[in-house]
Amino acid sequence: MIIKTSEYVGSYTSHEQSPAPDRPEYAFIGRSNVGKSSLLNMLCQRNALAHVSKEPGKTRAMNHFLINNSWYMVDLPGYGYAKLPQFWRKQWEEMTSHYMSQRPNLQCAFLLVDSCVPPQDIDLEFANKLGEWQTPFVIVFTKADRKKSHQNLKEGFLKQFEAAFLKSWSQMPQTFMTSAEDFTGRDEILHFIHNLNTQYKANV
Ligand SMILES: Nc1nc2c(ncn2[C@@H]2O[C@H](COP(=O)(O)OP(=O)(O)OP(=O)(O)O)[C@@H](O)[C@H]2O)c(=O)[nH]1
Ligand SMILES: [Mg+2]
Repeated sequence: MIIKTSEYVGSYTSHEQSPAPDRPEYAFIGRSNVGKSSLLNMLCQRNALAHVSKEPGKTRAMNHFLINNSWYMVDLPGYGYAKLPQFWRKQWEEMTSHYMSQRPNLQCAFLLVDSCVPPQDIDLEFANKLGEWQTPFVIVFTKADRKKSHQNLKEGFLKQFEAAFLKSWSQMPQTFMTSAEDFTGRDEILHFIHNLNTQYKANV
């Protein structure tokens, strides 16, 4: 799929305020700083469509982007940044669970996981939440360009993640290896979205 146009539509704190659910939508979620905004920019080949920050926890609302005038990408606020106030965490939980379980046009959530760190309980817990909400999801490992010299270590983390994941699930969802730096995984993710968009069109 070729991305011809990508535009920021707006930021929302509840899905009812966000654009009418009349086109397929894909959400990007994961720990703060995992690379959600960077991945979105990489997919759209835009440097600063979504806001990338070295400081975690900057994204506080759901940011909608309209792609090719026909589908939405949503950059969601991340989880797991300990320094955020309690009231925000509560608000985040309500907003995220409501969005993930109720958004009618959400086709798939992309759960981003850092490929450079050992499996984190918080990511596995979030995957379990997606299961409870019955939200279809795939796993996107990020930052594949990092630690090239520690390739074995990284492969070890992926195996450990899979083993930890399979303690709660009977099989792995589809996974993608990505890098926002060198565009690894871009074609695969866009192809995946293209197929879901085609299915969506066939069903409306
Ligand atoms: N080397 C490398 N760095 C990356 C990659 N993706 C993101 N980063 C860096 O990781 C940091 C966080 O990236 P963001 O895209 O802002 O992460 P985020 O998940 O949107 O963060 P929040 O919005 O705070 O939850 C930035 O310094 C990025 O440059 C990648 O694929 N490779
Ligand atoms: Mg972000």
